[in-house]
Amino acid sequence: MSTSNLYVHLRQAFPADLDATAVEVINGPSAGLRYSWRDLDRASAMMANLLASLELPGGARVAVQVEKSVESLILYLATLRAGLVYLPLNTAYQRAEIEYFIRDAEPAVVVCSPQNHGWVSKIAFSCGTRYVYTLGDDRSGSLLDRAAHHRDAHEPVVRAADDLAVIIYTSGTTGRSKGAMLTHGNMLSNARMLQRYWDWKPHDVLIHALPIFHVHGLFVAIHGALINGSPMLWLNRFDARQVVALLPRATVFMGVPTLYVRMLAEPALTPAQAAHMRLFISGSAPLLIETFRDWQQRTGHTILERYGMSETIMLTSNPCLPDARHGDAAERRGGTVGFPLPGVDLRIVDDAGHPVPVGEIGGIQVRGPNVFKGYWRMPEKTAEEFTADGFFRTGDVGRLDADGYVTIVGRSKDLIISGGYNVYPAEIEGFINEMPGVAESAVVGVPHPDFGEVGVALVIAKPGAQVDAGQVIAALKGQLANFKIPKHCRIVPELPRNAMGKVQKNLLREEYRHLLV
Ligand code: MLC
Ligand code: AMP
Repeated sequence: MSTSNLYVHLRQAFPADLDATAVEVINGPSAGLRYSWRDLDRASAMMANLLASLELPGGARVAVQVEKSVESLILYLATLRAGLVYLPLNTAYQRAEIEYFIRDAEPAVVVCSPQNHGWVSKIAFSCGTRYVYTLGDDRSGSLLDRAAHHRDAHEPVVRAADDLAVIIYTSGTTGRSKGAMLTHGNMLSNARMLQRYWDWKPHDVLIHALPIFHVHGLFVAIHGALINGSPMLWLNRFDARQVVALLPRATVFMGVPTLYVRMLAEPALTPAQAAHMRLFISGSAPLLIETFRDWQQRTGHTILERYGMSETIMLTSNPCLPDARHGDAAERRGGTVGFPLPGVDLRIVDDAGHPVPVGEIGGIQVRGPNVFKGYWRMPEKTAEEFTADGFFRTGDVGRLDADGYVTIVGRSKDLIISGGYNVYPAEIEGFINEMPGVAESAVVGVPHPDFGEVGVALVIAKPGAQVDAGQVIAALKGQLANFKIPKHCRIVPELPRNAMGKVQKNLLREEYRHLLV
């Protein structure tokens, strides 16, 4: 029977020699281990059989907060095979954040790291989760123990293109985080299209150094390699020196701009070291033109920048090969995110929703087979974000030039992108405003040499109250994921406001733009 189960399509691309290496682990407790294609297939079959034995209803969620390891990749593949819905969670999330996601998503299965089992299982069971397993990055934990009792063959469950495969939570500009629901069809269409657009070759080897709980590391990188039958050099944790050392063994690298900035600081990065590489891809955050140029100078390679988001996977890309749709242009232009990808309709609109002339700035709207199904249990929010003719409002602001290149110039959503992670000021301000003695706060993004942009908190104390900036930061730690913690806090007498009384964050961003650079 025909199926859109993504695993089936990835599996079909595995090379004929199933004993060849699919993943070689570079760092972490399993450094030196090699996993063959057969290992991936068998181990994911065992885990899928374990999940099947739980007899969960269709659409049941499997929430996963574990350190990166090949076993966690196998768990993702197993969840696809079993036809269940994978819900990855950033390992930096703290208790309150995890509690929100579990309460909202009501997963049937939760997999956490062994050291978090105590508090995670308490939250999970109180939210109705039936099964909690553990998985360590050193191949420890109850998930593997249980899976070991199951058969290493498994027939993937038949899924339609429109069936849910993954929920990725994205923070909200106001209030609650939203779970973006992605289908097997969304992911398969995007993966196949990128395989062609980025001209994946039979002998490509990918350096995988990104976390695997977000779109970039999980979908763009892993799907990219697997759907091409390409092996991965696998780093549990990004290490600039190790990546530079691996370049002669690889052909493709994907990173957020911070990874490129850190690699540029490595003296070993030279044209000779990078000579074997075919493609360097950057995304998730704006790549500074200086980084783009420095990279060209240091390696002889032109970084290919692309743009996407959790709700849509990949949307635009600079060309890898000449692109016939744009007069065969093959130039990768720094400062732009390239052309709308084949199959993606992209338009730039004014506040009234009318397309703007070429070269003018407006909101970016998109439509295509890659665009998600909606926000989990938020039909009104979903309806708000789509236009009547089916375009999704990205919240990004940009322009399209006469040659067809898209440039992102800002965001209509109040969002900071720090080292490739999204930080929503409203969430941080909510925590700060609850602190004793605090009247009000504003968190804004300022340029940072390593993370590109980081949050700075401006806090007003209540009349007569003493608030200590260091204590504000200290109090946030432990409550929020570490990448969300502002890197600097200042107590200020007032905040600039417009006639409506709204804090003018643009003025604050201007005032503090040189604070950390
Ligand atoms: C870590 N810290 C960060 C941070 N990462 N602070 C701000 N922003 C970040 N991204 C904190 C640490 O907790 C620590 O705080 C201090 O900063 C220094 O940490 P570090 O050791 O230097 O960080 P490191 O562990 O090396 O992590 C940096 C990183 C990581 C760049 C490797 O952030 C990373 O992997 N980023 C990639 C994110 C990603 O994959 N995004 C894709 C989203 S998908 P303290 O207080 O403990 O000292 C998407 C769609 C698309 O956006 O288009 O792709
Ligand atoms: P996320 O919600 O984590 O998937 O983040 C998606 C957001 O990251 C987009 O809406 C953009 O604002 C931003 N983004 C992704 N790629 C780029 C890029 N190449 N340049 C600028 N911003 C980007």
